[in-house]
Amino acid sequence: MRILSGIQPSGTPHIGNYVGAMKQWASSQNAEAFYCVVDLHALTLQIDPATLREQTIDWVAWLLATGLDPEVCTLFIQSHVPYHAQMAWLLENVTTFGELSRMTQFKEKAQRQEGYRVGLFTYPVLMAADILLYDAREVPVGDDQRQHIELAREIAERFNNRFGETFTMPVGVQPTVGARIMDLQEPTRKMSKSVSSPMGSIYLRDDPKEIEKKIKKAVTDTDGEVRFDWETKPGLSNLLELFASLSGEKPEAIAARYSRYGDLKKDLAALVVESLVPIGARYRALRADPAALAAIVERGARKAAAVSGPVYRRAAEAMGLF
Ligand code: ATP
Ligand code: LTN
Repeated sequence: MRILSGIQPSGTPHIGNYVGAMKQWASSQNAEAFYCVVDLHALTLQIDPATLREQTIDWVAWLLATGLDPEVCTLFIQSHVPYHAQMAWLLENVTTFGELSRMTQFKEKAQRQEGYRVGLFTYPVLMAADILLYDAREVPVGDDQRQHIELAREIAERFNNRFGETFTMPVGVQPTVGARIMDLQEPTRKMSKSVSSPMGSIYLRDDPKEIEKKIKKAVTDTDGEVRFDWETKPGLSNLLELFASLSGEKPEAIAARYSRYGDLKKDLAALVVESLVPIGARYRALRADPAALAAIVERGARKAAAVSGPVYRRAAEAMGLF
């Protein structure tokens, strides 16, 4: 199954990124899976150059630490394959201003950036280019990316209708649990790396003490009943959802085992620590050998270009480029 997904090298990975995306990537990897660190997308955040450079390779290490095997799948850095930016330009000419104006992520992020730049607006077109360049059938992402995937499908369909059958129709796939982990302090807002909330986010680099403290202080409610119910108990349901995404059980089944919030929190903290400690150890070992990381992404870029180059040429020819 041809798969493509991407992740922005902004901030440091949190447990929402892990259960919503990274863990899925690792479990669905195969010879036809392409995963990229989307550094071109990160430029829309007005990130400082040294930070971007550092975080890009850091995310490569985290992705390997959470289970990607470069002998199985292809892991690369988006800007190393020139077809992404080239394809985005072609697709900008089949996307309307109105469509991009309706994107929720754009509207939210534009509010937070003063004098936001055009890249933030056309970001979803670059994402469509990433997906369509690989003839991807499946795109594993968290819940917040659904609207962008829908747009990629619209663009593919319009292009195919106008210029002839060129692109494969992708579908977004979300994990059954863990597609939207909320902030521990503000459980009605998703855990996010672009909003600073150190006590509300569990980072993959947190040590066991920090993890225990954050889960212990996570906001719940005062009715004292352990029940999975997002409407009335968002804080507790978020903890149950996180538990379920790591243990493989159903949140309701976990709720049925507990009568006290404190016991649930204690066991959840132990489970998170147990899941993250080996990842942290692998990350540190990988990060200690930058030359090996560079070699992995260099080979990844070659494999990625061999697949995306012909698709780019197919699209360019269909549009009439000589
Ligand atoms: P930002 O807040 O800057 O948008 P982010 O934390 O949402 O950052 P992204 O780089 O946008 O991170 O997302 C990387 C992947 O992680 C995407 O597939 C996204 O859907 C998923 N993801 C992000 N946040 C969560 C979350 N809270 N729960 C589950 N999945 C998430
Ligand atoms: N917009 C995505 C990151 C992303 C992506 C992609 C995901 C860029 N290109 C292609 C899937 C497929 C996000 O998570 N913020």
